[in-house]
Amino acid sequence: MSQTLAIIKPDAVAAGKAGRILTHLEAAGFRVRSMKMTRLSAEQAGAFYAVHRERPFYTPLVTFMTSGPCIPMVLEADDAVPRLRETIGATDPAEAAPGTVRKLYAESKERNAIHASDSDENAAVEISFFFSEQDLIGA
Ligand code: FUP
Repeated sequence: MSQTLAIIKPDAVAAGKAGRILTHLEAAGFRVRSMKMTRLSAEQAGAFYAVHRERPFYTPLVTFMTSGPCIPMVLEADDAVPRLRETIGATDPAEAAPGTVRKLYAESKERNAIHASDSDENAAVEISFFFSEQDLIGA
């Protein structure tokens, strides 16, 4: 078993889609090992997406990610990272495969409902960004 980080983003939370997305993830075989609702500060969102700092979409991305509450969670499954990437679909919902979370629930490439870690290394960094050792005890 391995772990990855997902975030149900502010667009999906505001639109009342969080429950359906969680159900989708559980039905896809992921176990929720820790979860919280939080509203990111600009500093937190900027740090989380620091890899995109030079990209034109960085400032709007930070504004969007701080626009309302989001729901970070630790998900566990066999091959959790690639499996979750497949479950959520392409960044742009217009390009996402049928039945993926982004195809079903995302508004646009910018407001795309869910984040998922893209490597085991980043998953470990991103899990510790939101969750302490104690949050994961018993997980
Ligand atoms: P993903 O790993 O699918 O979340 O995609 P990226 O890491 O490439 O991008 C991170 C986030 O930046 C996306 F979820 C949405 C935002 N983004 C844009 O707003 N415009 C773009 O052209 C690309 C990404």
